[in-house]
Parts: sequence; structure tokens; C-alpha cells
Amino acid sequence: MLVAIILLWLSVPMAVGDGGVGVGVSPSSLEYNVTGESPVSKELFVVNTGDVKARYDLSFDSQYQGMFTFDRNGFELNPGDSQKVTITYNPTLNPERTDLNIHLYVEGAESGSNVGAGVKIPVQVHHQQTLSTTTSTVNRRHFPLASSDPEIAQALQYLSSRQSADGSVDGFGTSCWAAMAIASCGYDPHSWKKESASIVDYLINSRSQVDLNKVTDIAKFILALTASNENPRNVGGVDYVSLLEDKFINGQFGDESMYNDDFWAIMALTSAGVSPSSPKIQQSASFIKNHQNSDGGWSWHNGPSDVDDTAAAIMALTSAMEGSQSPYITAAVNYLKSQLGPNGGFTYMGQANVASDAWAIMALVACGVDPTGLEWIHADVSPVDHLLSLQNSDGSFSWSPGQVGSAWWTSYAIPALLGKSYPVKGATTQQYTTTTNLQSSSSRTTSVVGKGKVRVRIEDVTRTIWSGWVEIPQARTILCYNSGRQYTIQGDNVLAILDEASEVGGFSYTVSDQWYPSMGFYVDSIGGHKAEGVYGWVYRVNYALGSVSVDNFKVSDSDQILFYYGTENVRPLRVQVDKVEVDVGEPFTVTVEFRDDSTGSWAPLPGATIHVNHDYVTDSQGKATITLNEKRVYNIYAERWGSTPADQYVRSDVIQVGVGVPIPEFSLMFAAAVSAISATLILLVLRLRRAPQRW
Ligand SMILES: [Ca+2]
Repeated sequence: MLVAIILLWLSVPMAVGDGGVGVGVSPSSLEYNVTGESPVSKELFVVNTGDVKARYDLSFDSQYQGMFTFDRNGFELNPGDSQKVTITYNPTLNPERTDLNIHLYVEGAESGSNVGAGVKIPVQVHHQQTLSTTTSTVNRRHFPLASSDPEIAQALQYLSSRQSADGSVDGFGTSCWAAMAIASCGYDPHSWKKESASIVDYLINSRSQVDLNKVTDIAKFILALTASNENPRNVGGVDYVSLLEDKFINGQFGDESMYNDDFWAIMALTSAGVSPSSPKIQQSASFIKNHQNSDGGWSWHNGPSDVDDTAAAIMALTSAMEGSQSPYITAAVNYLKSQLGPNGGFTYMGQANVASDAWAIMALVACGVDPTGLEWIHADVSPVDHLLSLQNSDGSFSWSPGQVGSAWWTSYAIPALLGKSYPVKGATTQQYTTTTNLQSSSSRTTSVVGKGKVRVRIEDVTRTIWSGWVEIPQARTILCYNSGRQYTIQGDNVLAILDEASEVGGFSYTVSDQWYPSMGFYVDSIGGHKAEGVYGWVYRVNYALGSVSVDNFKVSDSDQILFYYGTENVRPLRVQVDKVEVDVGEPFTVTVEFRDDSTGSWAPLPGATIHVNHDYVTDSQGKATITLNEKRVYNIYAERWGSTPADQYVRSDVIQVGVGVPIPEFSLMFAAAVSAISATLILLVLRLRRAPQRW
């Protein structure tokens, strides 16, 4: 059946032009991320997809010619043959350091003839600047971060290190923010415990600390509960939502001279399921809008605008269904822009700081603005870069450089970096409980009945498009781009999972019904990368090649689904380490293996590149010995992409090694969260750590 799938790709009409000349390229776009002065090289495969011998020439428009060099050009290929071309961008030849969004032309012509064909390949060049004002070097960071990114993993680990046996993280107020931060990562705060009490148990047990006279206190408590999928309408018999609604006086919440209690009341009530169109929320929103300052910002009271309160006001108004194009919102966004510091970062009283960065980023996200867009970059630093520059080596965040980190600031930073806004919604589908039993804290962790999750990983030639867990849906409706037809399909197959993952992960894909129903649906692009020539999107389940079309392969709980851009003979890699935790300076060994599809076993791969802090290459045994000197958790993965399919491999999954930090405890928590607290999966992950060949 593999042959049938490969034939499908060949039958995809991709040859451009006529006269038998065809051009195929892989990848279908090039992206150069440039830091400093060093030239950056990218590889492009040119394939003769026609049926005659042809000569191929690569070129840029003349004004860009001098910035790029080709290691070969003007070569001839027989039908079906391919040639790797290394294209090097030299930043010193672009003195203005302008980012480029241009085309590379690949043209093929039959020898001695004008008959030819060509393709245009989008080429992007991004100049990333390094920060010299902080102790660590920060590159322009991809946004939003994923909860598996090391910055987030370390921040969570820091929060975990601050947790006490009673479940608290630095007291009641900070515990509220920490619960929201944990939930923003997709983890269930109920699983967050040092001993028997989780942070949610602590919050509920300590609810007497909520000052029932203060709207902001009640609101913060509700926000922590809703992020944790707890029911704020019944905590030990108390309805905190009604208590908050009772604070509505004269068209606003709480004190008539204060606005921040309205900001927080609206966010808390909408998070608890109160309709945004309810009269109290709409009147409070009008009250907020009526007290916008002429500069577009807000204060917490009748005073000069500040970033933090303006951000809270934006999130409150968007929670109350104010559109992102509303004049109140656009004026507020412009106010935030005016408060960027000269060195990047949002300021409060003139000083860039973690809270203003985090809140402003969350507010921008809430109204659909990308905080890493060009208009938000000062001195080559985006607010996200600036926020990351305030992270310390222990994972914590400081209010400003040189200050001690705290769980409070760290809890603000996490949802902002993940591109989330307040109110944070709980990630699990757990329903609100009708009663909260304060005594049986541990029983809650087994109360979630999952309908099954699968892990999805999408590997393009040059990047990982997405990886994460998705729930097996009941059904999905897919749209075939070629016919415009919609189909509702069952949820327990690879295509439905891809469709679900594209929604969860925010990436695109296209599916065609050109060969449906005889051969099933065909996925012909993911993340904008289309199948071309013999290369296209291949899937594997638990590393075994899919033998039927995507809609016909049934998936089961805990399956590992891998989509990758490749062709026949391209095989997946995996990495293993002999130790998952080492001391600083203690060597450990990484082994890179590929799957031998003829036997289903794994074999060592020499000459693979291992990415850690920098790159290592495996020896003849497929191994590399690595010594790391910085105390942190490292992500490790391997790649090899040679010139022929037999020497091309699918990038490995990422594994983590803790250097001087206790990773197993952290990984357990990680596993508990992603698997919706399934004890079975925790055991599986534990087994993974001890005997990785089980996966
Ligand atoms: Ca008020």
C-alpha cells in the first residue's frame, strides 16, 4: 500500500510548463534567521519531475543577487534525478540589515531549446539582533511559546520549587496567580502538589483569606477557581459569583471612585459563565469606557494612565465582547504603544518591568494584536524578548534586572509568554463539581474520565510545525479545498486527529477528495508546505508507516502519530540518553537511532546532528558524549537530511535532560498534566524513562 501512496504523489500534477520539462523543489520555501555577521546556508533540492533531461538555473532578482551564493548552478538532471543546492546568505552584503521577503527562481530548460519551466520559491530573511544590555543573550523569540519550551518548563519548575506541603505557592494571593499560570500551560492545578494537598486544595482550604468586602479579592479567587475548573458558585456552600454580583452598585462594581475593581469583576464573572451581555457586565463596561483617559489609557482610579491598568481594562472590555476594532480598544492599544521603553519593554512610572510586559502582552493578545509585530519592537527588542530577558537561571522572573525573582512575577510571565490572556480558562474538559469536598483532596485527581488522547507531532524538513497531545474527538467536519465539499467524519482516525490538532496547534493543512472514496482523502499540505514531486506528507502511527489513507487508519488512546514531509525510504529518528539527570559537568551519552522499517527495530545512525546547547555529530556507533556546564533543563533532538531519500531522516522527538536539576519529579508532573491525570499514562511515561524502546 505504500506504493499506492507514493503513486498518489507522482500523480499530483506539479510539473510546471510543458514540453516534458518539469521542476520540483523541496522545501517549497526558505527562511533565513540571521544573527550577527556570519553567513547562513540553506539547502534546496531540485528535482527533475519532467520526462526529458534538462538544465536548471537558480537566480534572485538582480538587486538581491549579490547577497546570495550557490554552491552549484546551471546543472543538468536526468528525469527523476535530484540535486542538492546550498544557498548561502551573507549578511555583510546587506548593509542595511533589512529583512527580505523575496523570490528565488528555479528554471529548467531542455538542452538546446527554449522550452522550459520554472517555479518561484518564497525566501524570507529575518535579521535577529542580540541584546547586549542583559547578562544573557536573547534572540528575537518565536511567539507564542509552547508549554514544552525550556523557558516555560523552567518557570514551572521554579514555581514548583516554591510550593509548600500545604499546597501553597508563596501565600494566598500568589497562589491564585500561580494556579492561573499552571492552567495556562494546559496543566490541571489539582495535580500540582508537594505532598497530599494540591494548590487548589490550598486555595479552597484558605478561602477565609478572601476579603469579602473587596471586589478584587473575590474576583481574583474566582479567576483562580475557574482556571482550575472548580465551581466558584459552590465552595463549601458559598456562592462567590453571587457575592461578587452583589457588589454591583450604581452601574458599576465596588467603589465608585475605583475602576480596577470593575476590570477584575468583569473578567471573573465572565470566567464563571455569566453572560457578557448581562446588564451588570454591560453597565460596568460602559462605566469603564466612560472613564478612559484622553490618552487612551486607564488608571485604577481617577488618575494618570498606567500600562498595567490599561491592560486589565482591555481584557475586561474584550471579555465583555467589546470588539478589537472598537475606538476604545484601538485608543488603548495606542496608549500601550506609547509606553514602550527606549530599550524595549512596557514601562510603569518610566521603568520597563515584568508585570507591565506580561499584562500588556496578554492585553494585546486579547484584542488580536501580535506583540512581536514590527510596530512593537524598540531597539530590536520585542516586549516578549524583554520579558524573557527578566528570567533568571533558576527559572524565576524578576520585576526588573538585578532584582530577586518571585513566584508572583513568574506567574504573570507564564501565561503572557504562552500568548494567553486573563481570564485563563482551564484546559481540561472536566465539568464543574456540584459540591466541593474539602476532605478528599486526592480523590479529585482520579475523577477525570478521559475519552483518550493521542500524541501528534508534525515535522517539516526545516522545522517542527507542532507537537502535543489532542483528545480523540467524537467527529470532525473537514473541508476539501479542491472541491469545496465538506465531510463529517468519525473522530478516531488519523485525518480527524490532524484536523483537531490543527485547531489546537493553530497550523493549517489542506486535504483533497480528488481520490475519494476509492483511495480515501489525501493530505497534500501542512503548515503551507505542499507535496511536490515524490515528496509529500507521510504519516506513521507508533512509528510504523500508515498502510491506508489517513481517514481509514483508526487510532487508539495513547497512540503516537507522526506526520512528516518525506518520501519512500525516509525514516524517523529517535534519541536516547543514558541518564536523564546529571550533575553540572558530568558527561552523558546520547544515542541516535533510525527505524529500520523492514524489521521494525532501531539501528544506530552515524553522522547525525544532535542539537543541544550547540550541535554535536554522532560517531560510528551513533553516539555522542556531551558535557554541559549550565544548571538547567536541556532539550535534545537529532536531525539528518542528506541528498537522497535513503540518507534523509525525520527529525527526532525532543527529550529532556536535567543538568543539576531534578528532572524526574518535574516530568511526572508534566506527564500528569498532559494526560489529564490518567494513572495509566503516568506509568507509561515512567516506563518510557526507564525503557524508551517501549515507545
Ligand atoms: Ca468600581
